[in-house]
Amino acid sequence: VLHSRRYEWTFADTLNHWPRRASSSHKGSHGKVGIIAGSEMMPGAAVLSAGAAVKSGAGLTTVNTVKAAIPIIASHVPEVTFFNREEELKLFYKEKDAVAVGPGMGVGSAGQETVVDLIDNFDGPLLIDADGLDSFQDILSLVRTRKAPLIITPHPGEMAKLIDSTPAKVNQNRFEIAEEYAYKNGIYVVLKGPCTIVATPAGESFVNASGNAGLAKGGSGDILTGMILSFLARYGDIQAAVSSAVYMHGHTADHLLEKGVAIESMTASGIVAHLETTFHLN
Ligand code: NPW
Ligand code: AMP
Ligand code: MG
Repeated sequence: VLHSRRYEWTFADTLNHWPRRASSSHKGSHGKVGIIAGSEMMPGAAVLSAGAAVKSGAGLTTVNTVKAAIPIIASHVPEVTFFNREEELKLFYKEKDAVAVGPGMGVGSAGQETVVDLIDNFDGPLLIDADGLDSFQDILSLVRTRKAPLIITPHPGEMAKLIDSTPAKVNQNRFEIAEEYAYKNGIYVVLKGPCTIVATPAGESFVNASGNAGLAKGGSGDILTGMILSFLARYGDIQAAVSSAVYMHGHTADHLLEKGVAIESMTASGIVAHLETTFHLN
């Protein structure tokens, strides 16, 4: 039986692990990240996740997407470079410090093959979110032979599909479900929702108390993915990277609320823009 150790990950913890940007650094010092996101009908998810990665400090961000989405994404996030989704995937992930897959990617066999290739062959931290988690239960056995860290970021609906349950049941038992899935499979599980839980393969879990219902809106998860990705490339400690990104995601929403942004009017792109204020930590 798993006897998990549970902690809260606080502002002080985030501050203690905050990366310093050395004055002598260059873009290569801050991580090269890759995001497989967006599709013809969901270019916004790529705009949001890539924008969040850029604004969270990543040195170089490349977006792997469909050709039709490239001009749209480029017009919103001019800092990123692109990779045509039709090209050979290996050319995309080689030399990346961290890769995320899923936001607005679309579901189907091509996406599934992409996820399988990354699990098997990408040797850095890999984050799987949203459409990348579609049918993840079918390929779960591949995870066992993977050596590099794997992080998944399901919302309760996605978690329910992974364990053949319902969102309501997941929410009744959040700690146990996240902890057991993480421990059994040797991965990091970020079970989202109010009080997001980060469960580690070692049987620890870290709960987050920042954030508010302004985040209960499309796009919030997509920006979290970009933030975690950026931190994964910049921190040595996976759990600290993930928990700090989760904390800052909610903290930035809280800060906007305090500043007078109405909870109904809060947007994911507004949170990305506001990272420039809340990231003033050193
Ligand atoms: P219900 O029925 O709504 O109550 P999906 P998705 C449930 C992209 N996006 N607690 C939910 O329940 C994403 O990146 C693109 C409990 C339903 O059953 C993905 O690629 C955007 N239940 C894609 O859209 C902006 C919860 O889960 C199911 C829950 C689909 O992602 C939006 C829904 O899950 C979006 O991010 C909770 N907290 N949360 C863009 N601008 O391009 C969810 N559920 O079908 O995976 O839908 O999360 O919207
Ligand atoms: P997704 O469903 O993938 O868009 O992710 C939603 C994001 O917003 C996750 O990071 C959730 O933890 C966060 N979120 C959603 N609703 C709330 C809420 N009521 N309070 C705090 N955080 C929330
Ligand atoms: Mg999502």
